Amino acid sequence: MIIYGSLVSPFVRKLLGFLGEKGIDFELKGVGIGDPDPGFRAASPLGKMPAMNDDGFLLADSSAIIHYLEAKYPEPALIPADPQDRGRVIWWDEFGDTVFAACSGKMFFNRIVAPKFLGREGDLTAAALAEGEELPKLLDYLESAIPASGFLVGDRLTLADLAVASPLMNFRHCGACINAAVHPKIAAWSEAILSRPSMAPWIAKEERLIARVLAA
Ligand SMILES: N[C@@H](CCC(=O)N[C@@H](CS)C(=O)NCC(=O)O)C(=O)O
Repeated sequence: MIIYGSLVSPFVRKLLGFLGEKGIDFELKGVGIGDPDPGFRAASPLGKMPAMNDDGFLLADSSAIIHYLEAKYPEPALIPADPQDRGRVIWWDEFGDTVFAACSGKMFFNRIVAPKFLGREGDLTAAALAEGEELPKLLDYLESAIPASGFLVGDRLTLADLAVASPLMNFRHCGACINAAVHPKIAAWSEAILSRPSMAPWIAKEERLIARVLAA
């Protein structure tokens, strides 16, 4: 199986964690924004990452790929069968992929991707507004919703944890780290999720990449 994507994408990071938790073998083919790689373009009609080629079966979108893989490799279940738990996992996946990733994207794209990867100025006003106005409300909501179990849904890891923890790395790259004095539950939960063996090696690689890019 080939996965196309970049380590710094929240959607790719979520998928890499999912693949690791499932124990599925794959090859990561690095692509950037607007990448002309023909295999990537064939798998991703909109040119967005991640995309997948599973023995000729082409699919784009992190959630579409994850639902395909959950059906193909049911164990360990990362999308619960219980109706309420399943509904809540899909809610968190949506939260992670939409408002949370969009907020992280406004900061990460404008402060790092545009100037350092694409060689053009980012919209620093949009980044500051996202950090100052959007992010605090999203973090306050998340803080209020993390259960005592230490997982977003039920008492074990699900797609929900991977989807919501992933964009936190993009905030972190922009210097917006979780303040444990203000959001203690997010600090403890995200540390536990991002340091899992399915995530930690990719994150270490990504941090080295970002450090090189910022130093250049
Ligand atoms: N809903 C999609 C979002 C994918 C997405 O927007 N990826 C970004 C990178 S973080 C991308 O490829 N952007 C390139 C573009 O919009 O041209 C998913 O979950 O995979």
